[in-house]
Amino acid sequence: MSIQWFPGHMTKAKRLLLDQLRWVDVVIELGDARLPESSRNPLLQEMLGDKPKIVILNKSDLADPIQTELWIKELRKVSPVLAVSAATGAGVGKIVPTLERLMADKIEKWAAKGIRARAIRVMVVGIPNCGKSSLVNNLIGSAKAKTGNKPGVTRGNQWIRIHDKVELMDTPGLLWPKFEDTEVGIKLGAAGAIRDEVLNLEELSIWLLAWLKQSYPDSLQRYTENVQDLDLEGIGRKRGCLVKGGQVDIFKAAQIFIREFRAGSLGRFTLDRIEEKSRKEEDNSFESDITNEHSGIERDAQN
Ligand SMILES: Nc1nc2c(ncn2[C@@H]2O[C@H](COP(=O)(O)OP(=O)(O)OP(=O)(O)O)[C@@H](O)[C@H]2O)c(=O)[nH]1
Ligand SMILES: [Mg+2]
Repeated sequence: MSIQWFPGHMTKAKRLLLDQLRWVDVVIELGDARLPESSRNPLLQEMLGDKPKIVILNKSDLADPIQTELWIKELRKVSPVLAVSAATGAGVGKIVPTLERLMADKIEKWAAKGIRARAIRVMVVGIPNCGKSSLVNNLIGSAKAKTGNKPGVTRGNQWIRIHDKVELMDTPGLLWPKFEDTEVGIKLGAAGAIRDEVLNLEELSIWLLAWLKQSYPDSLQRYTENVQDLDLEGIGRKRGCLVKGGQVDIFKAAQIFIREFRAGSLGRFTLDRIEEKSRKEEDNSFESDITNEHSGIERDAQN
């Protein structure tokens, strides 16, 4: 799977993001609810240090609601979490109250120091296509007026008051995805976080069909109208993606299938399964057991 982020791009994005982060009190880490893990980059946490954040899982209208609930419970162990849909507006109303709760202590401290209470400054950060602009627009939608440029903020950015105690940076922060392994790359491609030009849509479709068969067999059966083992060729034939000689245009079939998957026409799916997270963690602890044992052996050998 090709990666479209080159080291130069990453360095530039990181520098810009660090500059933006200097001016905010709290960060909204925006992820894709279909990929609560793969759509987030742990580097952000490193860059944030102690700065508070809330995790927002966007596009929850496209994700499996049961998985979303389970992920919220899991992620809540670390920071406040909300599931929203910037497209429908669902859950967006909870964002400001959550920010206020998270920042209550800081506001109290400001007041105790006699600092005139200023608004909490917030920005949205996330990987490409996770819905940053949609969420910012949604939050600004009801805002009365821009508060104008303020010194120190990256040129071109503005603070917009979205509530009497909260100001939002109008330009979201862009972070690149963490390409942990091939599977993460495929999942990001399926969700639309990687440009189609660098994706192999046929390979992606084949992976997705197999994944659906395993994870959501009922939805796949409905989509393929109960035709057993329907493949890209079958989908193409059904959709009339034919070239001269009656052959199926596989590329076209893959394009249609991926587009429908992303739009939610097949159903609501979560590509990062919470069960797999637990399993991975178990694997990791097993690995670290082995490592400990090894170091024990080495220590013994040295003694
Ligand atoms: N179904 C659904 N689609 C959404 C939602 N939020 C955003 N989208 C769609 O996702 C696509 C990307 O949204 P943007 O807001 O442009 O995402 P972005 O993070 O600003 O993308 P970049 O600026 O390219 O990094 C658009 O087609 C949106 O309409 C959502 O909650 N649900
Ligand atoms: Mg955008």
